[in-house]
Amino acid sequence: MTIRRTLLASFVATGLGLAVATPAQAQTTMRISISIAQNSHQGVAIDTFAREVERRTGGRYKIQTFYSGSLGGERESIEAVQLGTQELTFSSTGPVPNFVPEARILDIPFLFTDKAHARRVLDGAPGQDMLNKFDSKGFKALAWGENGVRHMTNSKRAVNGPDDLKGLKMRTMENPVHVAAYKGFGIITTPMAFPEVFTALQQGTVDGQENPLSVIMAAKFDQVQKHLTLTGHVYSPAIFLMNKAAFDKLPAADKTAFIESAKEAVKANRARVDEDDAKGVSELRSKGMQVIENVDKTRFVNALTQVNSDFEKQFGKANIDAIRNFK
Ligand code: EAX
Repeated sequence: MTIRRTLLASFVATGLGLAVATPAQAQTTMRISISIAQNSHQGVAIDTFAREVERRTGGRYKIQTFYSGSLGGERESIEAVQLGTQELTFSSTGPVPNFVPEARILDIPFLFTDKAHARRVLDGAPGQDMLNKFDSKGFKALAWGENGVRHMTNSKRAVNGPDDLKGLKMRTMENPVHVAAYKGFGIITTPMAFPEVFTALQQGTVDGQENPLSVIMAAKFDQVQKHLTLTGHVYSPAIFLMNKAAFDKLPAADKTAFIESAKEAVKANRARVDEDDAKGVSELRSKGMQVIENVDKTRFVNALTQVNSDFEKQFGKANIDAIRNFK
């Protein structure tokens, strides 16, 4: 009797197991978000990722894409991924230091010579080591992507040198490294989530903001900002983040598919940043912005001498130099 019951129970369990296993052919739906518009370097990133995951897994995973902060700003999205209420997000490193403090070092102004240098570091050992630091915080960091090289805009005055930044009230990302550096320029810093920035600029709550050309165009900041200076003061990485438990649950082959899809997406993402950088100035000029293209970079760098020596103490000069000199 007991044996029969056990058999029956295991038969039923197996039957149920099969019933569950068969529709496992069906789709698992996951969500990924960005805080800016679909027509952007970030939109290209998550659209490519979604397409690649579906293709590489024979459609067993459906990645739903959300744009323009419709699931929240970047900090909220990263939080949701950490909690597992959302599986994936693609974000700038703006709010990342609040979750993974080690990543702060990548947000230091004038750290990278150019995009090529930044890409080498992120694709090389320093970047790959940094991806692993996300594990213990509840994330699987699939790959570094790119937000771009950031430039200053405002509605008050042409910025020719660092002195012109003094006293400007500017929205910054919710990033402690940026805030410290911009204070070094004499900027009055107002950290704010990205979805609120357009209105804040429009209503004059802040005078300006700083972002890559890709973001300035995607967000149509030309409608609310008159002056743009190509300060190139900081490189802004982006990152594909996935909830760690959701990633760990994937069969090995699917894990590879997700990582390879992210890498493919980064190629498209970077190519779009290059396109945007190539056409950005003329496009923004044609929309009425006054653009200062050539500034004396060393003056901006020198304005941050004190801030930089603070960063060297905080992060270790050797660690910063390792990135600066990475070939
Ligand atoms: O990720 O918050 C920012 O300024 C970011 O650069 C923007 O949301 C794109």
